[in-house]
Amino acid sequence: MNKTRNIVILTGAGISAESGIATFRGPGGLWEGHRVEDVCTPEALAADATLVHRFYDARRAALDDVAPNAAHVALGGLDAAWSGELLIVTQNVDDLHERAGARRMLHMHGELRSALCELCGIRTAWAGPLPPYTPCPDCGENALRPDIVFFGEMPYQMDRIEQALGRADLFVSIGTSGAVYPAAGFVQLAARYGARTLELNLERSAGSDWFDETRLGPASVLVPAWVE
Ligand code: BV8
Repeated sequence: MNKTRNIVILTGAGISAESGIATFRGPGGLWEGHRVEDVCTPEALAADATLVHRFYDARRAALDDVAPNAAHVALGGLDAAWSGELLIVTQNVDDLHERAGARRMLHMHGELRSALCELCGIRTAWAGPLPPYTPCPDCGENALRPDIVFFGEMPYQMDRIEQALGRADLFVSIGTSGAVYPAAGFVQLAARYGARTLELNLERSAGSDWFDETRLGPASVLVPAWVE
């Protein structure tokens, strides 16, 4: 990474797979027979709030049983050591990047350990179950929902992401299938701004053709090797 100064790293479910968190589109990517696309929508929440809240309660509870793997730890170390600009943009809603020491990061699709008030928009740190119609600690309305960006909803901090991509001279994508936009389009944006693009993934993704280089293998092996 000799001339590299500014790095943007996009991570997806594949970086957490070796920590024991199921990916979406791999084997076991279902939850109680539901595809994420079916429970991760405003319509699903309106139709069956109990199902959707239960889906996220189960995934929030599972965080207590998993730990960051070598890939998360390597990125946490890079964040601490890198003197240039660095932004880790994760599509994941788990807290494994934080627990591995990452600081310069954001969750573009929300976080399990957070609740969102549908009415006042306040985001509140949340542990434990979140039943439907829980009162918002700020406005008092019974309108708390999982703080998750559903399909059809605008991801968080898109301006900050686009500015970082505009300044990046290296874009690295780790453990994502390139199935979901706008995240899947970041490689093209980065390339258009002149960044070099690198993909670290278990298998070729929908976006592999857009990368200057694709390395195939498990994140716990590829990421530490790349960071060194
Ligand atoms: C938006 C929530 C616009 C959290 C997620 C029609 C109607 C409405 C919208 C659309 C539409 N058509 C297209 C769209 C856009 C839509 C979209 O892209 N749909 C897809 C299905 C076609 N996108 C949206 O709706 C987004 N919003 O467009 O808003 C807008 C504009 C203005 C105003 C308002 C709105 C919002 C998308 C966010 C949805 N929320 N998650 C949660 O429940 O977790 S998406 C969900 O899937 C994840 O968050 C993640 O982002 C996404 C992709 O999953 P991956 O992370 O890539 O995981 P996956 O299992 O797919 O792949 C894992 C990869 O890892 C594989 O490649 C595998 O090989 C690899 N791997 C496995 N093991 C390892 C490994 N790699 C390394 N090591 C290993 N060990």
